[in-house]
Amino acid sequence: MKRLVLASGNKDKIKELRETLEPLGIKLLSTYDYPELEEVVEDQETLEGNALKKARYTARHTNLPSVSDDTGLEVDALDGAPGVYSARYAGKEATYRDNLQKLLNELESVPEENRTARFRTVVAFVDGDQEKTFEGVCEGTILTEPKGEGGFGYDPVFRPQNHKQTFAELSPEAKNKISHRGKAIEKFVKWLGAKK
Ligand code: ITT
Repeated sequence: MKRLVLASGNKDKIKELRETLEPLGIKLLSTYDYPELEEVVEDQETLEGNALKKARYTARHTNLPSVSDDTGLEVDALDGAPGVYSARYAGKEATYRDNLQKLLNELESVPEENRTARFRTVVAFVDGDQEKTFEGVCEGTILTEPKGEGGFGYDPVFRPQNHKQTFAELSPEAKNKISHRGKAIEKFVKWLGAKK
């Protein structure tokens, strides 16, 4: 069985990708299998830069092919912010709740028709000298107040296009089918399947 390391300690991401890769005969390891790995600082100016930085570091230290992802929320009325800074929009130690509240405050005077936004994910794969990235985008709208208990991050205020519910109101399976991350991973897995 081939092995691949996911450069993340996020248990939801690990579980989701493991279920997708197992049928392809690929064993997915994660940073939990390599406790000596240090946390990679996401200080690049693009999602691609951060995703590649994490996958390169992990590939170099494990000598195995590695994969990582970085995600940002781009709000049109805020000229694309918070974008690559989505995790620390309200400050370095900000919680999901702090970030979401800051977003709602910034958009307070913006009418519904101008609250368009999109989630963008870049998945990066690094194997020795080989590097490849895959992008997934999900268009939607930012609501004026949070709705739903599921998901994480900005999910309670993001309503994907052609849906009545927010990401936080959809089941994880329903979200994965249409989400930015789901689409990027789908492209990656297709490419990986064809490469074998
Ligand atoms: P890693 O350990 O894999 O680096 P992370 O917490 O840094 O995980 P991301 O880089 O994927 O997560 O995402 C950056 C921020 O964007 C994250 O803190 C959330 O606030 C938000 N975010 C990412 N994916 C999201 C999603 O599917 N729904 C809502 N918010 C999301």
